[in-house]
Amino acid sequence: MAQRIIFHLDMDSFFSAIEQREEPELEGRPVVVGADPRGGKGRGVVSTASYEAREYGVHSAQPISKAYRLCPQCVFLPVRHRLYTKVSDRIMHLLRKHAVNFQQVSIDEAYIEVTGRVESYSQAEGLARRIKNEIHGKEKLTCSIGIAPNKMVAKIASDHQKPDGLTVIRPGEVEGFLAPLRVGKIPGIGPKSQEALKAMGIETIGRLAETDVQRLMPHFGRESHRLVSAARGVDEREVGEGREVKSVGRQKTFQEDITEEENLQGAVEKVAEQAHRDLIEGRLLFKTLTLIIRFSDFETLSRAKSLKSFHGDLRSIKGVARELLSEFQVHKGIRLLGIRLSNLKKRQQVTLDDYL
Ligand code: TTP
Ligand code: MG
Repeated sequence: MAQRIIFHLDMDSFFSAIEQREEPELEGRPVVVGADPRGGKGRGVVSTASYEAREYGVHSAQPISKAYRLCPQCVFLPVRHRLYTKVSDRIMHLLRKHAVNFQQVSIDEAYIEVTGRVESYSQAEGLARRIKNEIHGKEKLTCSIGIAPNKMVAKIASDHQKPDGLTVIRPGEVEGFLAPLRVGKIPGIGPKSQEALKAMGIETIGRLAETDVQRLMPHFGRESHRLVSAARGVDEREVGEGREVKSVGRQKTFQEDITEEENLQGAVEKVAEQAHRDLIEGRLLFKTLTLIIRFSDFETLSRAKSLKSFHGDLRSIKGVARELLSEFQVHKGIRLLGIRLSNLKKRQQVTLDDYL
């Protein structure tokens, strides 16, 4: 079989880069997009930080109060989801034109397969440069692209020289590229798996590649085969839109813990409305709803329910969320409430009904 040529493209500090572009005064300054820091008392999290802000140790998912402590002189901005979705839609539209197969993975990330469209990795590199220029010309934003014979290596490569990177890994270079990298670079190997592998003396992908699958079995079970073949640079997954659109949804950290039942109901309604907006903007339908609750002592619980068919209307989201909420024993203050919609499917058309 002919070698595939796959791009993974990921926009650089996407939300904050858009904010910097919209307000040229912010260019070159440390920008944090996320919850209101409230002079260090804010309780939400950082969505993303510009590379200038990252120098201070600020990063995605960090408590906004910590970000404020690390960098009080940063410019803190609220999340403007609608704006970012519009920009994302335009970029995805532009990428699609170059693809034989295309797969959007998140708001700022996509796989573009160009096998057959270009004849060599050198030509692919030229195409990637043109795509970068086109995005920069039209949107004044930079991205990083990885080119490789499969999705996993392309994704690791796009992250390799961020921001504004272009990393080309030809078929013969895959194992050499991966070998010195930490095992955590393989998607799916999180902190716990890294610890377990470290205990076996395996810290690099190269070591994992030469490990006997049987040695991993006691800890990783059937996953062991996938781990070793991933480390050897094997990934047969196709590029295509299908089940990989993961989930949408929102969570809200409250300024003060919620203790009253009435306020809790109100909060569920609000978060449901935001999650619904994400669904509409992504032109999606959902089957599974997960309700997440974090108590004042950070104990976090979640409950999920799957519907028999796909839904896209606000009424269903609110109904399922209320039903799941009633299953929780609420005996202490609530700090955070989240709704995730998963098991998604693209919808053909948004009807008036969906807005209700
Ligand atoms: P990422 O691509 O993970 O991050 P990024 O584009 O900000 O930075 P990088 O240059 O490292 O790619 O995520 C894309 C956007 O998704 C990001 O701009 C904001 C949003 N996001 C969150 O809201 N919360 C999160 O925890 C993460 C990781 C991302
Ligand atoms: Mg990104």
